[in-house]
Amino acid sequence: EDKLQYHIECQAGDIAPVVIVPGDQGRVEKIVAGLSDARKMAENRGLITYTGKYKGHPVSVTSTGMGGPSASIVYEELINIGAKVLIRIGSVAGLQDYVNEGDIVVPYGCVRDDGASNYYVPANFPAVPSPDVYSSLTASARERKRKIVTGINWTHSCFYKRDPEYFQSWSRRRVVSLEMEASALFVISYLRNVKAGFIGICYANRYRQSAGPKVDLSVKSPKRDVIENSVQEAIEITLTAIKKLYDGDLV
Ligand code: R1X
Repeated sequence: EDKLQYHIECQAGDIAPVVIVPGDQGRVEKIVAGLSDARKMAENRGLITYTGKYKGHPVSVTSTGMGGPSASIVYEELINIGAKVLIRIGSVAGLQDYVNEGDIVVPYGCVRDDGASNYYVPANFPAVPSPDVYSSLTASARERKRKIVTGINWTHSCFYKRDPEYFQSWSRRRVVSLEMEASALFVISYLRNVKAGFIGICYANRYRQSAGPKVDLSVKSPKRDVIENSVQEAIEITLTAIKKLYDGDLV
């Protein structure tokens, strides 16, 4: 299937084999700033695609929007037109006391509450990244001496659920973070035989926010600078990881 895709409005030839897939449209240009010869290929319904190069290797960036249902559309359409490696750079909230604003999280598995992957596979099917992408991300973080958090991430679907137990139950099971798109990415990529990985930047600590009886989810962290620095570092780690994948013939 190489025809013009319904939502992303790209076709075969428009994208690189490696595509970075942030949820946030505002993050697209920050990633594109790290590429050379970048060209905007399409924009439709907040799904923005650029293609360029990193150290000579072709790389694209496409925003997915929030949540498994929107993101799954983008993952499928990118794979339809030739994506072989998808890497999500996204925001997460910490679920352990030690996962704080600005921390970088690279999960090796997800709890599957993304709202889309259950239409593909039964509940006992796992959501895991490709070992090649996971190792490239962790190796490039290690090279920069950047400490990362790793473990199981919870991909959920209801941002404004305020029940403290909603968060605490997964904290007790040692889940490190939560967000809304990664498990759909892992399941769809596995089923379609492409590689996937996820690098997250922590913007809040839901473990502490949900420790009392009232959960306020609308508090923005005052540590914007720390978070922004980590976003930049996560982008650099991802681009280095992509070079490693190309150099190792793993794309
Ligand atoms: O994955 C989560 C979602 O896309 C992270 O940030 C958004 C919710 O605020």
